[in-house]
Amino acid sequence: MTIELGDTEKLTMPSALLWDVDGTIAETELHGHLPAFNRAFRELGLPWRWSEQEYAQLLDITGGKERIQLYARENDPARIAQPDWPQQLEELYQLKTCCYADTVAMGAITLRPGVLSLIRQAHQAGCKQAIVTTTATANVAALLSYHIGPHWRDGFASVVCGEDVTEKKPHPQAYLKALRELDLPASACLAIEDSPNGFAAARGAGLACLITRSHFFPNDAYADALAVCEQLPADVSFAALAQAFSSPVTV
Ligand code: XBP
Ligand code: MG
Repeated sequence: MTIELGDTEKLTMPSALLWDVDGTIAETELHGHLPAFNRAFRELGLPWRWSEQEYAQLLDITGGKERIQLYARENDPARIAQPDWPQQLEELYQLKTCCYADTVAMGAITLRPGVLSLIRQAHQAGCKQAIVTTTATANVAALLSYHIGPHWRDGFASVVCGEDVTEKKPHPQAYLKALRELDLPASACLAIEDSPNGFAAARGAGLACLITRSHFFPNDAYADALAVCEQLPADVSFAALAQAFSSPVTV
């Protein structure tokens, strides 16, 4: 997609923005998921409590269920030897998802600066948008309906969540699925991510990727990112993003 700026200048806009959710759209890991895991552990009488430091390590594994499974295998092997462990895990994960929705409904999770503005500007510019995340669909629906409204889904041509893939990030499957649903080539699109796993998934699908650093990933290196910033500018402009996408020199 090309924007005519003047007689000579032309800007190639991304044809789609592909948004990660956790850490990118909002600081959900710190304010939503971590408290939800700990509340679910407490309510089910489990002795586990995850500190922020511990959670930072556990985020190497994408997917809440996978995260709990690995933690339990290393820290509570007797529990996962119980014949009903798969049901316990399912119940725990469902409860954690409900706890997360409660936290959103209390207004405890704000969107990061510039996010809503960029979503709206991209929409007005005719740029398609997608959600590409490894969290559960219920969590995305809770967060985006709270902040955008009940018709949030209409603004996204594709929504790919944890249940929609067999391989979570850093595998590129979620991004590849979104690109198929958008019916666009990777070269025409831009991913926005916050973590090494998300970046690897986006790059693995052939996408240019903008990194907005988040609480749990403050210092990681991202070779060949389109740009790495602490956060989107509060007065972010879609035209400026298109400029960076056209001539990727800023890092
Ligand atoms: C997000 C995740 C998710 C969330 C928790 O990663 O890995 O597991 O931490 O959500 P990304 P669930 O931002 O790279 O998509 O408990 O629903 O999995
Ligand atoms: Mg993320």
